[in-house]
Amino acid sequence: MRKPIIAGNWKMYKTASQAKEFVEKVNGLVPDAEKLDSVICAPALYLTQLVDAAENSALKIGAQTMHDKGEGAFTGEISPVQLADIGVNYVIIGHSERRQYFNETDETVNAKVKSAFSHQLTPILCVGETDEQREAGQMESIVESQVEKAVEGLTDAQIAELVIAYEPIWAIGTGKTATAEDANEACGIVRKKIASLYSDETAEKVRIQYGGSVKPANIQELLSMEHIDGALVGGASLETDSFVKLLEAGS
Ligand code: G2H
Repeated sequence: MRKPIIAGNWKMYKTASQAKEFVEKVNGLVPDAEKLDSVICAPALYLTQLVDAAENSALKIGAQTMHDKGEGAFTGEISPVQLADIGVNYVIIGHSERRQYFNETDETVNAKVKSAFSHQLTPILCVGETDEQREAGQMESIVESQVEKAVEGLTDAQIAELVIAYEPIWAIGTGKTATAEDANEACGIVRKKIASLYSDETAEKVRIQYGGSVKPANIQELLSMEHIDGALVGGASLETDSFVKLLEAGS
């Protein structure tokens, strides 16, 4: 049985006081960590403060990106060593907004995923197709290719720890959600690809989230699907009430 994982992705929202207030409010409402992994991926600026605020809670804190190198002359970047040092547990890698606006490629995504594991951070690897690619019947080949390139060089043990988020780009922040069947089909394609690259046993362990306009009204149906083990949630993770409802649905 795979343990579900619900992760909020705050993107570039909230002030420091709003972020702290949010975590203090949800701390006591987070389900038992044996039932569900609950994560907030916050702006880097607030990570130290939020790790401290969530210290006695089951809530884990994640970053939204990182550099692949441990240190160096990379102005403005944040390293995996720095994230691990302050107690961050997760890091989103290759979100479509990073690929689209910050030139992240399958190669940089692969370097970052490997680096995250080397520094005891759990990567949440994002993959997903555009509207045009889906219309052109390329969803399967695009998703398979992104997965294959991103996991190159990972061990079976690392794959078993990996979290993959399937986020169709056309469903991100648009209010359009893939149907639960479409989302499950794509997550199944991800699992099959992992099975072909590793083994059925390893593929059964990897946790696959769906992301793209997930909200309290649609999460139950998504989570009831065979290959969907959780959700990566943007907009609906910004309010405490809706985030707590999402966690309740996952536990
Ligand atoms: C997709 C998702 C979070 P939203 O980017 O990663 O955002 O739930 O707002 O579509």
